[in-house]
Amino acid sequence: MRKATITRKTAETKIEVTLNLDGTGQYDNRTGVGFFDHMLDQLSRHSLIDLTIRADGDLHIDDHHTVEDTGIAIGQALVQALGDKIGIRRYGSFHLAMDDALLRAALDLSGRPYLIWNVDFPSPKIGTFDCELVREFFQALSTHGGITLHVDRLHGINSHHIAEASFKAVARALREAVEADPRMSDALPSTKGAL
Ligand SMILES: [Mn+2]
Repeated sequence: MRKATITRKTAETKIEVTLNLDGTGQYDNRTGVGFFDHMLDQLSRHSLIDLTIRADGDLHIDDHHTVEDTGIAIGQALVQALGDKIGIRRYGSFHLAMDDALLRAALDLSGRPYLIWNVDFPSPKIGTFDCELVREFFQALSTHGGITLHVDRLHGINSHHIAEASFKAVARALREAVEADPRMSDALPSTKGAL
C-alpha cells in the first residue's frame, strides 16, 4: 500500500501528516489556519490522495512556520509513500480554470527539487492569510518531495481564486503523476535507472 505517516517536531511546529496515494480524496486537515485548511482540502479532493493533517504551530507569531512545515511534512510523506516509483506516470500537468483564474501546473516526480513560481496576487492577503505563503508552501513541497514544479498564473484578478486554482491545478497534476501507468507495468519511468 502506498501510504505514509510523517511526524515532524521542531521548536516552532509539531506536525503529523498521513496520506494514501491510492485514496479517494478523503481529508481531515486541521492546521489552525482556516484558509490553509481549505487549500489542503482541495489538494486532497482533487488529487484523490487521502490526507489527514494535524498541525500545532506558533500561530501567535504568524502562519509562516505552520504553512511551510506542513509543506515539508507532506513532501516527506509523498517521498515515503512513492517508494521506488516503479510503474508510475511520473509526469503530470493541468490547466485549471476557476472563474477569473486560470492556473497551469506541470510537474515531474524527478527527485530533483525545482520550483518555478510565476503566480502574482493582486492583494497581499486573503482574509488574514498572507498570499506569499502559498509560494512558501509549494517551495517546501517541491524541496522535500523531490518535485520539479512549475506553476503559472495565466489569468486571475481575485486572490482567493488564484490561490485555490493553484492548489487544484497542482492536485490534478499530482493525481496524474502518482498514478500507475498500465503500460509501464513494473518498470521505472526513467532511462537512468533511478529517480
Ligand atoms: Mn474557496
